[in-house]
Amino acid sequence: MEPKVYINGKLYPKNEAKISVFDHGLLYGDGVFEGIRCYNGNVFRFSEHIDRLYDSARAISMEIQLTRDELKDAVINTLNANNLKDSYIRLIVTRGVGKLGLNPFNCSESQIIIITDFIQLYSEELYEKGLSATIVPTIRNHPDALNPNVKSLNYLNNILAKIECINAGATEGIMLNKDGYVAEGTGDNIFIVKDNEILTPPTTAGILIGITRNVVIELANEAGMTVKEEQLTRDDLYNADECFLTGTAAEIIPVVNLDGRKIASGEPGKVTLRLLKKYQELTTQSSA
Ligand code: PXG
Repeated sequence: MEPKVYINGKLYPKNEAKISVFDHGLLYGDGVFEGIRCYNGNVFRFSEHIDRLYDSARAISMEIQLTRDELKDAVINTLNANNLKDSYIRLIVTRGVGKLGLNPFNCSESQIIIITDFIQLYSEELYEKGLSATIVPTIRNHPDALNPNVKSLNYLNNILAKIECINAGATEGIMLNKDGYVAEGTGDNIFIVKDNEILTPPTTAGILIGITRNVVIELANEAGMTVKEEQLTRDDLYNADECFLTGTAAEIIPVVNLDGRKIASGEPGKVTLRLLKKYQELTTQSSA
């Protein structure tokens, strides 16, 4: 069966799922998106993702033509039409078709696209052995220029960072913020463990407040571990006992090498593996 893609209320075969080249989503990266996972027929943290999408849209003065419940139904219907129980859902809202020129208010209504597919950012081996990361030269967008909490269709900031990390021979790039503190990965949040405490940059570090990040903080607290939101420097990362990344696509992945230096023993740490196990239990359980 050919995969089907939802565009504005209709399902199209993958090859016929097309939008106008005059859509400002393409012309200017004017739009927002969410990456969501469905595990065993349950859309993981569905309401949180939908809320973030509407917040992102509001932040760029864009109306979404459906209510939250209608949009949720559209996602479920698309999953069902594709017979998918385990999937990666890409929800996209573009500004719509307009004339050339930045003015978004001349555009048609915003366009809703739902792709249900699969994603694997990192190989199985990296989840077991951990990945190598590098601190990249490109800093995370200044929050006063483009707030990193807006999950916009303009990901060039992160793509530039990804190019730098690949050219440096690493798997993921860690971005610092305008003040030189650690912000996040190109598509994931960062945590370290130091002296039995779990530390992660605060929201004021200019990061996307990841939904997986929030889940990990909850899981750690439930397990009686402390999580502190603290400004981290690159030296804090070099001297960490453990380091890991979190994201919808990445889930939880250990970082064992940074800028060619081993983190602690160079193997995934105990706390990381414990949280990874808890995360897997949560995503596979029915009420997730
Ligand atoms: N920071 C950034 C910059 C992100 O893009 C995260 C953190 C983690 O957020 P969540 O809410 O997912 O825990 C992201 C999320 C992709 C892809 O296609 C990227 C993300 C999520 C899903 C898919 O590369 N980034």
